[in-house]
Order: sequence, then C-alpha cells, then structure tokens
Amino acid sequence: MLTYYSDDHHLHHGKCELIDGQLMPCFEKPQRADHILQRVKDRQLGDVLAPRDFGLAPIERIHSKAYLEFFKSAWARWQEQGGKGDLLPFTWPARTLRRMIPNDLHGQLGYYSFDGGAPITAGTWQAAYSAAQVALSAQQEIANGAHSAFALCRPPGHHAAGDVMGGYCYLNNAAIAAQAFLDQGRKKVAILDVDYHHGNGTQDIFYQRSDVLFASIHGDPTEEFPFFLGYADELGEGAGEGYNFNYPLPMGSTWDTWNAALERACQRIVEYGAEVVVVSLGVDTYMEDPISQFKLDSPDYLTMGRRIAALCLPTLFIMEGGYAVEAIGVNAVNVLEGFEGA
Ligand code: Q9C
Ligand code: ZN
Repeated sequence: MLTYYSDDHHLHHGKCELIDGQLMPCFEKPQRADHILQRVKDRQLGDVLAPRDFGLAPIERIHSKAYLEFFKSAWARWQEQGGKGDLLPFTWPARTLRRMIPNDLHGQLGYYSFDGGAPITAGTWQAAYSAAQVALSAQQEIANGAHSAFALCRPPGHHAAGDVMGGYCYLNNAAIAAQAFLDQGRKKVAILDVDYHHGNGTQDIFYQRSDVLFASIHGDPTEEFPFFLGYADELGEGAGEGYNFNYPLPMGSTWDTWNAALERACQRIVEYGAEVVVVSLGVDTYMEDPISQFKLDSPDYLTMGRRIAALCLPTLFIMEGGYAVEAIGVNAVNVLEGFEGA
C-alpha cells in the first residue's frame, strides 16, 4: 500500500490545551505522525510519496470560502495586533447568544470554532492545507485504480465541519476526499469513522445527503467529547435520512463490544452498495491512550484491518486521532497490514 505524507505537518505545533483546569502540552503533536511514518518504513508497507497540489478547489467543495479566508488570514491578523501566543478562541455563540459574525478577530474565531482545542499557530494553515493535499493525493491513487492507499494526515480532520474548526481539526480531510470521489463520477461513498471520538464534522457535512453514508463507532457522547453530537438516534435528515449511523459505546469498551459495532457498521455499508470506503482512521481507541476510555490492544488493529478488507471495496485510509505516541505507529500500521492480509 502506498503512503502519502508531507513534512509540512511539522509547521503545526500548538503549545497548550486546557484539560482539568490546567494548561497541558497539546496531545495532538508532530511526533504522532513521525512515529507512524517510522513504522510504515520499518514494516516496509510500501513507498512513501509526497502529495501533489490540487489547489483550493476540492477543499472549497467542503469548506465555505468565508471560513477558509478566515482560517488562512487569522495568524497574520493576530500578528498585526501584536499577539504573542497561539491563537485560541474563548467565546462561542452558544444557545443564548446570536450567531453574528463580529469584526473582531477573537469574535470571528469563536464564530468559526466549537471548542478551544484547535489552536492556530504560524504554520497551522499550511499544515492543514498540505494534509488535505495528502488526502487528495491518496484519493487520486485509488481513482487511478489502486485497491487501497494511506493518507498520513496531520492535523486530523473529522471534527471540522463546513465552517467550524475544533477538536484538533481544521479541514476535514476525509470529507474532502469523499467529495473528490463523487466529483469524479462515483455515486456512493461510505465513510467508516473508527476514531474514538464521534466524527461530528463529517456527520454534519453529509447529514442531508444520500451520496455519502457515514458510520461512526465512538465513545458515548453522554460521557465523552464532542458531547453534543454522535447519538444513535441521529439517522440523517431529508434526502440523507437512513444514511447516517452512530454506534456510541460505553467507557471501558473492549474489542468484543467494539467489534460487534464494527460488524453492524460494515453490514450497513454493504446494504448501501458503497463503491468505495473512506476510513477515518483514529487509533485513540487504544487501551493506553491518554485521553480516551476504550480498551483495544495492538493485535486488535490487525483484526480491524482484516474486517475492513472483507468489504472487498477500494479503501482510502485517512489518519485521524491517536495520542499514545509510542504505540500509535504500531496500531495504525497494524490496521493497514491487517487489511493487506499480512
Ligand atoms: N482541550 C481527535 O481525536 N478533548 N480529536 C477535549 C479540550 C478534545 C480529539 C479537551 C479531543 C479531540 C481527532
Ligand atoms: Zn479522536
């Protein structure tokens, strides 16, 4: 399997996030992708290629121009104001407030985000732009006939909606790639989101559409981030009704529970008649993940890959979360090796 990868992810390295009332070093850090790349090489998974540049057009199929313009220029505006640290939001248009777009930088930052987990730094735009190009390059590989490809993306994407960043995510790499398949003539794309967290951004983007089926296995949002989306009764809306499937699982879930949900998700994908599968590949389901509460072990990821391969569909793997940095390479590449039947 070919891997697409860009060193540009190093340009995004946020300092801190707020957890338990304390500023902690960001869990979403460059060493994550470095470890995965190392494992890809150690296991000789296949060649590692630099992305092509498909420009902004395929990104604009998912994200609004206003959002992209804001994201692209936010750091320069912050510098003009003499800003020193990372750019982080602190006020959001929550339930009692109006959804205005104010003039002020921090007002706009609140408008275009849903949490304080997505810091904008000097290189964040370039890193996120390159991650989207990595996803598009791997997508192109499959469009050209490959059975699978791996987009080693960072920062991740599945929490980002059309004009909202959050949860370490800015551009929704999986959604951008799924849309590219459709724009090239495919009619039915399935997105299987195996990250520990619900892919709220991806769900929102495709919620009213039947050309993308979204299935997500994740920590029950009554107990876990992102809290406000990802419940089992969210089945899609309008033309999208019946094309969204959530499998929230209790804290502490082990492989057997997780695997039963995977089986149900795979059945939906088969019933749908998907032509291609995009896997939002988070490995924060791992038992030693520092911010998550599932109990998958490293060999389980081989089994996961094998089950996904049994769908017998062209499969695009897009990297999402996973914060047990030492193990993330083994776990992510195990899915890919399991898929390939290793
Ligand atoms: N600083 C992904 O796995 N945690 N995102 C909330 C606030 C947010 C995880 C703590 C977790 C986001 C792609
Ligand atoms: Zn996650």
